[in-house]
Amino acid sequence: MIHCLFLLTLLVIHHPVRADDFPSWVATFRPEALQRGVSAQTFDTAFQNVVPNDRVIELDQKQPERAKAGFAVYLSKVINQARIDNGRAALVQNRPLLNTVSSRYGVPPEMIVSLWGLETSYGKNTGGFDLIQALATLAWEGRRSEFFKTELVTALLILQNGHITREDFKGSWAGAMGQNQFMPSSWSKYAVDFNGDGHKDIWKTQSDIFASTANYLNQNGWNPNLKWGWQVIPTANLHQFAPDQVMPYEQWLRSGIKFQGRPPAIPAATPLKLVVPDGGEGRYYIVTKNFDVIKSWNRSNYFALTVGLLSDYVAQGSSNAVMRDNSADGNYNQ
Ligand SMILES: [Ca+2]
Repeated sequence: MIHCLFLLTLLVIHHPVRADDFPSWVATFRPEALQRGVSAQTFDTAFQNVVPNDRVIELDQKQPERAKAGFAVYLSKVINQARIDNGRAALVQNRPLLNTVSSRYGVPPEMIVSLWGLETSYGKNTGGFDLIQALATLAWEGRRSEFFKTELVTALLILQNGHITREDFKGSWAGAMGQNQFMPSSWSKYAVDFNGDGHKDIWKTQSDIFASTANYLNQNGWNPNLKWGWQVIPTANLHQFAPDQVMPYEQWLRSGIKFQGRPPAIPAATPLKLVVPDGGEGRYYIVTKNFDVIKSWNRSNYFALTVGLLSDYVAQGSSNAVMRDNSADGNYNQ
């Protein structure tokens, strides 16, 4: 009996919300959504047959563990030879469109392709979760409820304005949508109807997908005259600098910094930051302000470095730093 009570307590602790609370939560949420511009018809159609998704809750409660293994291991898992080869093929196949988008937004084609490759394996893996169900589950579950309620309202408005059909409205368990995995709020701010058909379609329209990614980076301050950064050789004098140290390029050169290749041809006064992903063990990078633009997409240093490196591999046709026997096949955020 005591044992049973103990188990019961555990169950209560681990499942603070029960599935039968969901309909009453939807009833409470409905007037809030309507007040924020969602029509009754949109709401009721969108919520037909929607029940909480246990898998979404399970994934939300899982703690990320990727930081433990170190950057080199992380990188080898996220970028494999297939991802590089597919990126190069994507760059070639979409060259005219990428050039048009690139000249319009001042973001290089390989950067657009790199984000595409890391987010969804070049559009192949966009996430099969019903978006309304995923967002409603997260908003109902309670942890970060306000955040997901706002995303859910925006998602309902996307539906209401006909950018996507209810049936095709799918994404990741966490509500990231389409081939560049925008949250609904990012879609609102940055999605572009590049082909002019009236829909900002980041699910299936290639020009909208590329332009939306480029617009995101452009709006967050991408400098078209700079790369994202460079790997540098960990010489002894580099150890005197703290991670995230910022100095003008000329000062880094005076400090004896050694680039892996030829030193970049950029203005001497360009501010550059030292990034040390594993706190002094392993690799060192010198990055420009564009690195922080990539971090506006995702705050992780690991992510931003990986985006930069994949863009280099895709553009240069050189992938010596990557092992050929990796078996990475997942997206960055899965
Ligand atoms: Ca369009």
